[in-house]
Amino acid sequence: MAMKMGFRWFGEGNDSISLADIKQIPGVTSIVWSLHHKLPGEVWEKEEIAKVQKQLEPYGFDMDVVESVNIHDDIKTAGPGRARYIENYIQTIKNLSQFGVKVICYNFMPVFDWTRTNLFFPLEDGSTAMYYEKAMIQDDPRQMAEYILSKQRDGMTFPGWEPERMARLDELFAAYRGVSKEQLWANLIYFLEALMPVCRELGVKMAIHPDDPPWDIFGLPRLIIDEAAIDKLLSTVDDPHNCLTLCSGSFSANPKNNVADMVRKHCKRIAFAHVRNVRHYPNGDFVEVSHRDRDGHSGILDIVKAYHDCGFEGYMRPDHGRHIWNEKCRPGYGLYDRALGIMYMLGIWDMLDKLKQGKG
Ligand code: DNO
Repeated sequence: MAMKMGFRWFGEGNDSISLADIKQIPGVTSIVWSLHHKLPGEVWEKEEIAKVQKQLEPYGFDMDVVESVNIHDDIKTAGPGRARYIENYIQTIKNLSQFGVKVICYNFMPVFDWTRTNLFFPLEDGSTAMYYEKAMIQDDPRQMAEYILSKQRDGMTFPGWEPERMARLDELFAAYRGVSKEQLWANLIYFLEALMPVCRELGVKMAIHPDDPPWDIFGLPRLIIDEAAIDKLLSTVDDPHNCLTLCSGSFSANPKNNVADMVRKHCKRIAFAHVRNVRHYPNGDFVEVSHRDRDGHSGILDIVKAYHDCGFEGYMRPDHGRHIWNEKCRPGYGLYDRALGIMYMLGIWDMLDKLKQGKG
C-alpha cells in the first residue's frame, strides 16, 4: 500500500471546481467529500451517498474519505439528545461503510469550526489568503460569525458555519457555559468508546481534526491543540480505529508545535494528512501561504519527509491554498493553488521514493 493523494470537493452545485478539473491534477485518486446539506445529528441515507458514488464513478475516483460527518452539539456537551445522536452517527457509519468509506474526519471544536478574521488578506505577491488576527478574537463572537457568514457566496456552504447553527449562537454559548475542558474530554472519550465496536467491525477509522487555531477562543475550551493532547486521546481510547486527521496548518499555527515530530511519533494512527503552510507574525497573528516550505513556518519539507520515512499509507491532501490567478472560489479551496501544492508534495514524495530505491 502507498500513500493516497486526495482533493477536497464540496459537491455538485456546491463547488466552483468540477471533477473533470480535478481529474487533470496528476496523482489524485481520492475525492474527499461530504454531504454538505446535512445538519449535525442527521443520519446520512444510503440513497444520498449513492448519488455521490454515481458522480465519482466515471472519473475512477474513490470515496474512501469523508470530511466531515459533523458532531451534534448535544454529543459535545452531553446534552439531552446525546444517546439519539450517537445512535444516528453509528447508523451513518454503517451506511457509509457499505460504499467503501474507510476514514471519517470529524472535529470536536465547541461552537465554531476553523476560525479566521480575514478570508481574503492581500499577500505581497498579489494573491489573497486566509488570515488570523489575534486581537480580533476577543469578546464578541457574533461579529466574527457575521463576517464569515457574509462571505458565503452563491449559496455555497461553509462547513462548520451552518447559518442554522449560527442563528442560535447565544443558545449554543449557553449550552457550553457549564462545560469545562475536563468535561469536554470526557464527552469526547464517551463518544469514541460508543463508536469503536462498530468501527472495529466495519474497518472504519475515526480521524479527529485538531482545533483550528490550537488554543481557546471566546472562552470556549479547545482540546486537540498539541502533542500532549494527541498522546492523551490516542492512549485513552487505544484502538487502531481511533485515529488522527493530522492538520499541519492547524497545529503549526502555534510555533511551539512541531508537526514533523507528531508524524514520527504517531504515524500509524494518522489516517488522513492535511498539508498546509502558515507564516507567523511576532504578535501571534498568522496567514496561510503557498505549500512551498520556505514561504511559511510549518516545515513542509520535514513534514512530508516524516510521512515518507515512516511508510505512511493513509490519505493526504493539500489544505488551504491562496486565491491566485483571479480565481473565484471558496476561501482556501481554489483549484489552482491546491493543485500547485499537490505537485510540490508529490515532487518531494517521488524524489524520496527514488532515493529510497537507491536510484537517486
Ligand atoms: C477547514 C477544515 C475544517 C475541517 C473540519 C473537520 O478548512 O480543515 O473545517 O474540515 O474541522 O471536521
